Amino acid sequence: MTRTSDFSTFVVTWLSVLTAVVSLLFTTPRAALAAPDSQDVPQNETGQTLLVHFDPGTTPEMRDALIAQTGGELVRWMQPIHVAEIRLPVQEGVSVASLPLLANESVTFVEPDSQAVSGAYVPNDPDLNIEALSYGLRDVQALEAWDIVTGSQEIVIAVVDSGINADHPEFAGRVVAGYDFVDRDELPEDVQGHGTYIAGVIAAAFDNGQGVAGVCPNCSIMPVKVLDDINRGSWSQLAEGILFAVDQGAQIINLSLVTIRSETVAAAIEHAVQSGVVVVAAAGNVASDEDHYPAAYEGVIGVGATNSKGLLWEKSNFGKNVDLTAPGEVIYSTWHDLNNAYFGYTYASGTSVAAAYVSGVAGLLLSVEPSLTAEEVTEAMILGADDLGAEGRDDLFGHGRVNALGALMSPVRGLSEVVVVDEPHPNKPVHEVVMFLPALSNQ
Ligand SMILES: [Ca+2]
Ligand SMILES: [Ca+2]
Ligand SMILES: [Ca+2]
Repeated sequence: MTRTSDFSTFVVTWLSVLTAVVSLLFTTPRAALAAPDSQDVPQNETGQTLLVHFDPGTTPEMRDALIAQTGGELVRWMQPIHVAEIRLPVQEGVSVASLPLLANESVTFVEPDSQAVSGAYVPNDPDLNIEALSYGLRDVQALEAWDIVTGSQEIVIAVVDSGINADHPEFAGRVVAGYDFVDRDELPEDVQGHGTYIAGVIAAAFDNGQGVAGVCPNCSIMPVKVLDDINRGSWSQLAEGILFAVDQGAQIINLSLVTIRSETVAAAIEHAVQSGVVVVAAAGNVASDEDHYPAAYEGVIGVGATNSKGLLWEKSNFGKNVDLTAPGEVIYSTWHDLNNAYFGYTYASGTSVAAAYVSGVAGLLLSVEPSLTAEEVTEAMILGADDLGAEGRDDLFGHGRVNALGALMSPVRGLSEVVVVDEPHPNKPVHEVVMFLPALSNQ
């Protein structure tokens, strides 16, 4: 085991302890986190871990002797709380109640080291710990949101863009079949880079030991290539790309692109909206409040960009077509060229980036409650947004800066009741976790 993973284990262990307390602050009086279904000792391939509290008067020798009787070994000793983490060898059918340790008077409690309580999850992606490289994720409270949901691969977000480098390790196993409407083939490779970058903002992997993470790190990406090698596309390509995404079952379509009004594109957008797809579009990067499309089409969520100070990014479009804002200035994400200066990552700014944040939050919402309509997804993001600028909706920030945690906790059908995390990340709870989220009052 490396020092890094030792340290990670230590951090996670301690956070579990700390957040067992902290999480109570986020639950309603009627329920805290549900207890594990049984007190069976969780098994994994390396054995079973127990947390044993010893009376403060016990000596290390006494503890060692007791631990030796179990056939296990001491992993670490948490002196301030007198708790030993011990590891037992793999064996079937062990329950806490059956452990002889409990009978010893110097042992106050024994419990399996269940990960049923989780909180403030700390992924191991190194750049997530660097504030300048992850301020956007912090601004939208993605890290807190990941304690509730990290996304479902069933939720497919179409990135209608310049393609993707599907071999980028940040997308491993989560790129579904797309199409290349520029070259008319089934390989939407990314020569320009924009699409891979946007896909990373939406769904780069987390806890994979490298780079950053996307807002919905377990959502699937459908690369639909409509922009060529210099980031240019035609209306027909765009319209076909949108129709393809709808036909192939994408629940969300991200349009980090801008054009003038086209009836063909308008019809394709209307088809997507009528089909119940969440359509998100960049507001545009020319500091204008005039209509830019597709953001200005009815039913499309138009997104402006904020910076790390919570101000409107200087080139962000604004005005009535901005429904939400999201981080968009100097955001670090994946790059198609794995051999560039940052080995597959880069910085960029724009409302393209901001739109991707919103698509990622929409992905988290649908992962929790797939039956949400596009209107409900929009409503949740609006109600959960952080109001910036003038109070209430305004023409600079729209309804505010999207907030992943706020959206998940908004009083929208299926969200304010019970959130069941049924496909936990490997480092997330091993038992089904039921979280009761407080229902916020409508105001
Ligand atoms: Ca191709
Ligand atoms: Ca990563
Ligand atoms: Ca406002």
